[in-house]
Amino acid sequence: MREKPSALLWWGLAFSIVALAIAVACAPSAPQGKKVATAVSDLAVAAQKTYVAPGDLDEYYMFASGGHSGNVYVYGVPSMRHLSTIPVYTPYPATGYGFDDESKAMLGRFTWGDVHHPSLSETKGDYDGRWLFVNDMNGRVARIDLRDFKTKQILGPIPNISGNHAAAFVTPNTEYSMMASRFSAPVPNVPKPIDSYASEYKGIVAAIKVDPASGEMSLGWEILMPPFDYDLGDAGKVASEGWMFWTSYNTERATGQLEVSASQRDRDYIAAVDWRAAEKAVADGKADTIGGVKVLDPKKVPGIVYFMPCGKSPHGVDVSPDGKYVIGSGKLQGVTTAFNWEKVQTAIRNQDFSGDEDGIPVLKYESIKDAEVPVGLGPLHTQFGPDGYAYTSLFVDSAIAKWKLGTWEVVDKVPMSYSIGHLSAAEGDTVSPDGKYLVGLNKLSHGRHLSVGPSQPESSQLVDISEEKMKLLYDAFTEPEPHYAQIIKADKLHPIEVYPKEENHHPLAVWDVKDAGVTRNGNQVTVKMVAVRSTLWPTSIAVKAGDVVKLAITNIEQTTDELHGFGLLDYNINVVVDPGETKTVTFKVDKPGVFPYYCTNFCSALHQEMQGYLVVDAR
Ligand code: K7E
Ligand code: CUA
Repeated sequence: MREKPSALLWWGLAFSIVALAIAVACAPSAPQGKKVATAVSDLAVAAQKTYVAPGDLDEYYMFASGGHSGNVYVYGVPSMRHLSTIPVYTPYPATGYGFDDESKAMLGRFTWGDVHHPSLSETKGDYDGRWLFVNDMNGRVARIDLRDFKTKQILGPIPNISGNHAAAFVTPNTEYSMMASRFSAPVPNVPKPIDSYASEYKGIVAAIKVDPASGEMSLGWEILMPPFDYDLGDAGKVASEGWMFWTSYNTERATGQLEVSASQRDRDYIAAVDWRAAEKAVADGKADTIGGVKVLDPKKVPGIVYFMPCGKSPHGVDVSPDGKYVIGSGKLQGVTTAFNWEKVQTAIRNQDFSGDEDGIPVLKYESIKDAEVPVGLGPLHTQFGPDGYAYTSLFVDSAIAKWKLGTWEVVDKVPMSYSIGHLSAAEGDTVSPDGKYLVGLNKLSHGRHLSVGPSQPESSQLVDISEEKMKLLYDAFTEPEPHYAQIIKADKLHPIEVYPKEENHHPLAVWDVKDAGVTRNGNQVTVKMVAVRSTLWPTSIAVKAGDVVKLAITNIEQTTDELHGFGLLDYNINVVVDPGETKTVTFKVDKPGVFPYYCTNFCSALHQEMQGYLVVDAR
C-alpha cells in the first residue's frame, strides 16, 4: 500500500478550510462566528480522516449484504467507495453472472435471493481472508472465494429450513456455517392446519459443514426446535467456544398478527446450542434422517440445547471478544442484557432451570445475567472495540451507544440519520477487534442525499471510534438493501490479477487461435473460441436451425484487467471471461438468419473491431 500523502498537504487542506470558515464567520449574516469556525474545523478533520488521495488505497474492505438484490457489495474504508459488486443469488449482466452454464447451474431455478449476513471465514476466531459466506432467506448459503471475489458454491435450499434468516455465521475455525429458521413449518413439510402451529410446526437450527482446505460446504446436521422464530446468531468464542447462540421471538407460538400476538410474554429466548455435543450425538447415531438430513431431537438427546430468557422480541445476539459475555435484548427495550457465560455454565451444571420448552431446559434470567446496560431505546446489534468497549445500535433512538464491558457504563452516544439497523466495526466481531472505524447501516435516510424520488438512497455512516468520543465522519450511499456488513483489514486479502494458465483444466479450453473452431456431432455443435486482443476466434460460426450449440470461450490473456466479453444480442447470450478463464454457454439455435456477436468489455484501441457472425441456416 502506498504512503499517506504528506502532512504538508493536510495542513494545506485544513488551512484552506479554516480560512473559508473565517471568511464565513466574518460575513455579516454569520451567526456566532466562533462556533461556525469550530464546526468547520471538525469537518476538516473528518475530511482528512476519510480522504484517500488519488492513487492511494483504503485500509479496509467492507463486505456488505445487498439484501434482496441478492448481491454482496464491496466498499473501501475509510473512503466508503463502492469497489465491486459480487453477484451471488441474482444474475448480473455486468460480469455475465447467471448467463454462462457454470453460474446458471449454481443459481438453479431461482433468479433472486435475500442476503442478510455476510460471514468471513475465521481461524482461531480471527478473519483469515479466505472465504465469505452469505445466507439467503430461501434456505441457501453461498461461498465467495476472496482470491477472486467470485461466488463458487451455492448450497441449498437446505431441507427442513424455512426462512433462513439466522445465518451464515461461522464457528471460530470455520468448522461450520450455522443457520436457523425464521419461519417454522411442519418438518417434514407436509400440509398441516395453521391452528396446529404450536405443536405440529417446528423450528430448525442447522450446521453446514465446511471443508477446511477447499471451503466446500456440505449438509451437516440439524436440531428440531420449538416453533419460535429464530432471528440472529453468533458463535461462542474463546471462553464459550463450542457453543452457538440464536435469538428467538414468538415464543408465544402465535400465528396471525404477530406484532400483537407474539408480544404477550415479557421474555423470549436466546437458544444456546452445544454444537460439539450435537456433533458427537450425530456421530453416535442419535439422529433421525428427515428430508435427507440427520436431525437431532433434544427430547431424545438432552444436553445439546438450553434456553436463556431475554427481553421480549430480541433481534441480534453478540458474543464479546473474550467469549465471556453474550449480549442480547428485546428490540423495544431501553436496556441490553449482558449474560455471563460463567453463570450460564454454572446454572446448567446445577440444573437451575425454571421449566422447559418441548424438553429443552429454560435457565433463569436472574441466575445468568450480569447487567442490564441502559444503552437507550431499541437495541439491535452490538460490535466490539479492542479496549473492552462495546457499540450497540439503537433503532428507536436512532443512535449508537458506546459502553464498557464489565463496568457497564454508557460513555458516549452518536446520533445516526436515520434508524440504524446493523453496525459493523473493523474486525468488530472477532477475538481481536481493531477499533478505528465503525459503520452504521441505516434503514432510512430521508434527506441525506440528493432526492431521487420516492425510493430514497440508502445511507451508511462512517464513525471514528479511535478516541473516547465517537465522531461522525462521513455519509455514504450503500446499495440496497443494507443488513449486516463485515470489515476486514485490507492486507489480509491477496486477490489474484489473472487466472494462471496452468490452473485452467477446463476440458474445452484452447490456448492458441489455430485450435479455435467448430466441431459437429449430429445436431450438437461445439465451438472452442479464443478471445484475445482484438479478435474473437473463430470470426464466424455456421450452424443449422435446430442445432444445440455449446460455446466455450477462453480468454488467453495473462494481463491484468484484460477482460473480454461475448454478446450475442438476438439469443440473449452474455458471457464475460476474465484473463486465463474459460466459460461455456449452451443454447439452441431456432431462428435462421445472421446474428452478430461482439466483445462487450472495452479491451483495446481496436475493441470495436472485436466482432463476428453466427450464421444460422434453415434446416
Ligand atoms: Cu436487517 Cu440482520 Cu436481516 Cu438486523 S437484520 S437490522
Ligand atoms: Cu475484447 Cu473488447
